[in-house]
Amino acid sequence: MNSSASSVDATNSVPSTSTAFSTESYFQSQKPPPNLEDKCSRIQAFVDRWFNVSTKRVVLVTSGGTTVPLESNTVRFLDNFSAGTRGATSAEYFLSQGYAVIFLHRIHSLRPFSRHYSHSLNPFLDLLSIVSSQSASSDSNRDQIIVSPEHATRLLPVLRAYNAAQDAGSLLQIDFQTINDYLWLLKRVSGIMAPLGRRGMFYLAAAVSDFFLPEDKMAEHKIQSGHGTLSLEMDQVPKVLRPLVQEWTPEGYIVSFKLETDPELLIPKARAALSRYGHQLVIGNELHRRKYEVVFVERADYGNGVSSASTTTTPRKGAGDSRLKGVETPPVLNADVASKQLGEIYRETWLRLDDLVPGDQDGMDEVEIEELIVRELVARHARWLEASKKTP
Ligand code: 9Z3
Repeated sequence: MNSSASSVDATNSVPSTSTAFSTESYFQSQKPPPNLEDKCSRIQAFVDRWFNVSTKRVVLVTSGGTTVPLESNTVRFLDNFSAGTRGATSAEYFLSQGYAVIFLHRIHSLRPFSRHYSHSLNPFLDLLSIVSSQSASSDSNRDQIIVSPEHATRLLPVLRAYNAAQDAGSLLQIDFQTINDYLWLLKRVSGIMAPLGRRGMFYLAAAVSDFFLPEDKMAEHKIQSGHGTLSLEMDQVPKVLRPLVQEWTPEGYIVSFKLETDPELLIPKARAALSRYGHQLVIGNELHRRKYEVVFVERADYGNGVSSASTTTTPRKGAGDSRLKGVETPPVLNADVASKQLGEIYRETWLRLDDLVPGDQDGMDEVEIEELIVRELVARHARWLEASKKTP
């Protein structure tokens, strides 16, 4: 959901009378981005390579916000808040779990590994020191740059993991900017990944605009001021989750995110999305709590990766994080509720960092909620694969 887009729509435009785009009419009428084929060749080569390694699972991680241009020669566009933290962080954990990762991200948003040294939070120049040569004959060209020892300890595991991903060729990074780039890429990537069958996972964490300006309604040149207020009438972006699930990649394990600012809406909207699109899992998050808690909403039946044993698990606060406890423990289930809506049984599982380490704020710094999310997903994906072996 692009909150900027919807607020512009609500305050500046007359109610929309235009017919909604179907997915089909969208792709018939909106041109593909110019570099789409190059990107798709790189994705195809990456998927072909890992297709041949039969035990390898491949995940598409989408990350960051989509822009909505207001002009073809774009000076202005609508954007949203997403920095790409969820996607970049999750990609690292998927790599550490042995996945090959296609990281489809908003250009200039956070990326796996380099996110630890973002220019605003932790500029890399601050990590470095100059060591001057002691020799009398030395000149400034002999000076060396080193990572200051106090930073090296934190950098080392990041650099090791980054090098490992580079050497293995297990991370492919592809960028997008506009909502149109994103939709075309999502369609094509999911088609390219379809032959992977159940080995493919889709982790749709990008903050996708709900509204856009179609090409035929967009100004060609910079919109001029001097005519008073600006009114925008935007069309609704088609819901591509349905064709993604039903046509583009019917066997993939598909995880979408639902973002709300009203906590009351989170679970009903997540359930409605599951019911409407028929995919495996919706992860609900509230804007301000998203780094500390999320809720997994899924159908409590066999075959979608939910284990029968865990559907009756009672809440166990504080259990679960092996890094904190130093032992392998079962997943964190802070609240676990089976409920009924629209004739289907749903199951909600909350993952919460602050319940995980009560009162231990120092410890919380070290734990990222994405580690817990990814651990849960890897287990569900494994069960999803197993289920296909039992029911041919
Ligand atoms: C999410 O909900 C992500 O978790 C966040 C991550 C965008 C909140 P950050 O990048 O934030 O770490 O700062 N992504 C999905 C948002 C979205 O567009 N969902 C649509 C909706 O809510 C459904 S596909 O309707």
